[in-house]
Amino acid sequence: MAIKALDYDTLNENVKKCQYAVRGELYLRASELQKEGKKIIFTNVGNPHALGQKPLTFPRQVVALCQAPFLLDDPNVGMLFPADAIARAKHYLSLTSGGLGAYSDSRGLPGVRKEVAEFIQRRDGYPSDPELIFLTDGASKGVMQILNCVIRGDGDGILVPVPQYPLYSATISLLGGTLVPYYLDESENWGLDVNNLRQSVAQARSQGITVRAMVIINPGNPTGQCLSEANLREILKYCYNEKLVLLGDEVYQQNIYQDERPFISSKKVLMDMGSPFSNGVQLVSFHTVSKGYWGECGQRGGYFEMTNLPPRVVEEIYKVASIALSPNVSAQIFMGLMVSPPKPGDISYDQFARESKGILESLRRRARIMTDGFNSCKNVVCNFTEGAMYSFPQIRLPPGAIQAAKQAGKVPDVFYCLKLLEATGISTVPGSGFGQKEGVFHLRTTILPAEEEMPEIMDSFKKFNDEFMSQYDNNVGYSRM
Ligand code: DCS
Repeated sequence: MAIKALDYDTLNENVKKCQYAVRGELYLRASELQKEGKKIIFTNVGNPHALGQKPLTFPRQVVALCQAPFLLDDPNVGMLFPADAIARAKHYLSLTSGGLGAYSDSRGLPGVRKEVAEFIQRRDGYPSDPELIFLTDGASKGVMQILNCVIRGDGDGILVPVPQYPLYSATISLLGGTLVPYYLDESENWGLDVNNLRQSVAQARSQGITVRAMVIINPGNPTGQCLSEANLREILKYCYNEKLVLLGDEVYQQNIYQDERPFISSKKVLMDMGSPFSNGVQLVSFHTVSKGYWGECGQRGGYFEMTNLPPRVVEEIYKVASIALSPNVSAQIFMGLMVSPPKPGDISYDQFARESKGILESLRRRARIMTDGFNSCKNVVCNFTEGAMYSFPQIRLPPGAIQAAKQAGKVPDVFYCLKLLEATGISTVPGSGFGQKEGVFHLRTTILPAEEEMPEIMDSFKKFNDEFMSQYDNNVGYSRM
């Protein structure tokens, strides 16, 4: 047969190398089982609305009016929409040049970027410049844009936490860079030890890699930890000394389930540190409308803010963003609404506050139910989900299970997750998809199933795990901690 221009053999090798476990083997098998009629609980993706979370009313009202501006001319509009939603819709439409059907500037609407800058300023207590904020189609696109600017070839290394969210590993592969892992310490609640970083960098450098950037995910995915201020300072100092751009993935900043370590942004810590750090460390921070109590994943709205990047670099990033013309305009409006929600005294404030508080409080309870549920299972240990949307229990597998996985040609945690899926319909992601220490096994589940379904899900997990452990346990010990 004639070789086609685009055969598997001639496909870009970086595309073939790239792995993205969140929609990998487990997800594909779950989709198959669903087609066969099995009830599947999709806990593989942090996609709150897919698991029943209702959209917040106010932003949907505003965007509905922006999408259908003729409703604004209808004499009955005031019977269906509150006056503040009508006013906000008019405000956002006035920021566009032709409504939601028109491209915006490739960096996003200037008026929305200004609202983002005001939000950052209120949050951190330091000025933020709208010219250094770009709106994106979800945080993912922003991360890709920035990594694309950093990575020049396989000699460039990016420090990435392990475990990590595979957007990073996949994008680095796709762009032909080198991932330099640094390990988070599970026994220290997934804390980040700077000595560990030093070792990773030294090792990469000894192999001729130029380490150029460092990624932090705060709060962590899949690990759920919130970084302390002291830890962030150490990281920023390290980036300063080693001349690394810090990529601060802060998409879960609203998802905090404890009071000891509230979210604190890398930008604030950096500014608090003063000169030479505050004007020396290069930082790009990312945010999204997909997470928090918004969970508007399908809208694809995000932004990044650049700190200490030279104007010529910002210009080049703008040029490259222009190739895609414009981020989604309706998503930009969601972002504008997220950073400037109804205020006390506004007509829609009470409802907005009730809805958002309800979601966050329920997530906080669900984080607790899941952690406690996992910790009550044989051979399962799980750090508390301090933030984000996931639980990442370690499963201590008996050698019998590791042997059986080998015979089945599967990685042991993939084997366990497949068995779990077949037995219970719970669709998770094996820890190997995020990276983990050699010989240690995990799974990731979201904490997003409906609260009332949680006890049943945890019971069904426990029953499966008990059966699995007794089937494979040959009483000769377990995989290590
Ligand atoms: N950064 C982190 C740490 C994420 O977890 C995600 C999404 C993103 C960025 C990208 O989000 P958006 O592009 O939607 O803004 N998390 C995925 C996950 O682990 N499950 O669901 C999606």
